Formats: sequence, structure tokens, C-alpha cells
Amino acid sequence: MSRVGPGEDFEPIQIDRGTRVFVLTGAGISAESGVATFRDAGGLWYQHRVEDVATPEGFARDPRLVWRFYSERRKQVGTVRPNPAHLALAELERFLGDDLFLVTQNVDPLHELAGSKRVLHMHGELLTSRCDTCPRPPFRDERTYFEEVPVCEECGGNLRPDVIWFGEIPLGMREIAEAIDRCDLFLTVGSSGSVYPAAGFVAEARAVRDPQTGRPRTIYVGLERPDNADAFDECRLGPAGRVLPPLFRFAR
Ligand code: BV8
Ligand code: ZN
Repeated sequence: MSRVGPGEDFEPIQIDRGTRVFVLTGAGISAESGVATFRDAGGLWYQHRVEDVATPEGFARDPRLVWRFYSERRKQVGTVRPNPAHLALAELERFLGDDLFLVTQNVDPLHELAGSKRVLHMHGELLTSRCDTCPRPPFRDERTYFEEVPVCEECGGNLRPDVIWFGEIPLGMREIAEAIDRCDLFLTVGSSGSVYPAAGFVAEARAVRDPQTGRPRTIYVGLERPDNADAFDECRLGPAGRVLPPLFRFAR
């Protein structure tokens, strides 16, 4: 059963050189930067049905609506800045180097803007497009499309946002499974635990727990108990921008 309470009620986590840390972030880590989450009141999905804007079927049905949805988000992401939670994870990477595995469900670039060098965007990236028809590689694309659907200059097919929609297979699943298998600490920040397979990663971490060492320890940081709260040893509640900066104690 999880221990649940305000973040300040918990001790900082000791991080030694060589500690292997797995961090999964969700929309909640970007909330204090002003990026709308999906499920909170007034969130992204309240204006649109998932089926219409975040599925291949929705794109086939109305690509202009989908491009308006993603273009609004592209516009917004150009105006936001990383918050102390993103900065805390960039500092963790500077201390741990390759022993930190950071995977995000977010398609915004805020981890990179905060200084994180190695970020796995398992659901793709907002500022990247790809062709829906030919196999040309995805390419950086900050343009917004409100009127017309952009077409591929190589084959004439529709371009689409290079994100992973419902029903599509997330990126990096093998690397993620390997990182879960070897981590000492599993941390999720700002995710409601309602979208799979990401919401199931903590259960995978529990399944590989070493009974002697109790590793990996599993911790959640977020505003409220997530749907998968019972799989965490601790749920440290509060805004990520306040709970994350004092969370780690680095053994220098
Ligand atoms: C797949 C990219 C097969 C696009 C996204 C029935 C049961 C179980 C699963 C399924 C099912 N039916 C279908 C499925 C599978 C489906 C799924 O999970 N559906 C759900 C709705 C039930 N999943 C899929 O289709 C996935 N693909 O399964 O393929 C497969 C899988 C593996 C191997 C082989 C085959 C693909 C899912 C990806 C969809 N794409 N995004 C885009 O961004 O537009 S999902 C999108 O929603 C995000 O990427 C993210 O993953 C998710 C939102 O979740 P959160 O990040 O958690 O955000 P949310 O708003 O929900 O929560 C925010 C949290 O932050 C809250 O808890 C809040 O309290 C907290 N918070 C708020 N403010 C703060 C804060 N925390 C801290 N500080 C704050 N200040
Ligand atoms: Zn093409």
C-alpha cells in the first residue's frame, strides 16, 4: 500500500554516483509552465474528443481539425518556459549522466529547454511532422496549419504531426523495458496513470523488485493520487515545481 502525503512530509531521496534512476513524466510536469494538461478541468481533451484529434481514424476523417488542434499547441509551446521541476531533472542528469533514464509522455520540448540532453519522447514530438503516406523520415516542423492540410513535397500525401496517437505503438518500448529492469529508483512525475502502456511501467518495476534490496523503490510526485497509485511505495503530493527541487540529496 502506498504512503500518501504532502511532498514536504517525506525525506529527500539519497542519490549516489551510480544510482540508476528511471523517470517518467506526464503532462503535470509542464502544468506550471502554462501547458494545458489533458484531464484537468479545462484540459486539452475538454475542447475535443480524443477520437477526433488523437487517433489515426480521426485524422483520416478530418485532417484539418487535427492540424488545427496541433497547431494551437505548437503556437502555445513557442511561448512557454521550463519550470523548476524540469530544471531539477536536468540537474539530476548532470549528476548521474547515463545512469538517468528520462522518458516523457509529453510532446513539448520543455525538458530539452531546461537542459536535459537525453529525453525519450515515447509519444513523439509536437514540433516534428512526418508524411502519412511515404516512408520519408520525420522532420522538424514548427509551422502551424490552420487553413490547409500540408502535403508532402515528395509524394503528395498528407503530412501529419509526428506524435503517437491512440491505437499506435509508443516509441522506445524496448529501451524503456531494459531501463525499468535495471533501475534502483523509479519515479513518475505528473501523470494521471490513465494511459497505457506508460501507466503500466510502475507495475513492471514492482515485478522486477529484488526482495533483498527492495530495489527499485517506486515514487510518484503529483498534485493528486494517480489512477495507478497503489503500485507506488510513496505518493508525494504537491506541484512538481515545488516538490521536485528538494527531492534529491546528492552524495557528493
Ligand atoms: C497502445 C500524444 C498498443 C499525442 C498521447 C483499455 C484499457 C487499457 C488500455 C487501453 C484500453 N483501450 C485502449 C487502450 C490503449 C490506449 C489507452 O491507454 N487508452 C486509455 C484512454 C484507456 N493506449 C494506446 O492506444 C497507446 N498505444 O496501447 O498501442 C501497444 C502498446 C505497447 C506495445 C505494443 C502495442 C498509445 C497512447 C498514446 C496516446 N497519445 N499523446 C498528444 O499529446 O496529442 S496520450 C496523452 O495523454 C499524453 O501523451 C499522455 O500520455 C496522456 C495524458 O496523460 P498524462 O500525461 O498523465 O496527463 P493527464 O492530464 O492525464 O494527467 C496530468 C496529471 O498531472 C494529473 O494527475 C494531475 O493531477 C497532475 N498535475 C496537474 N498539475 C500538476 C500535476 N502534477 C504535478 N504538478 C502540477 N503542477
Ligand atoms: Zn510523402
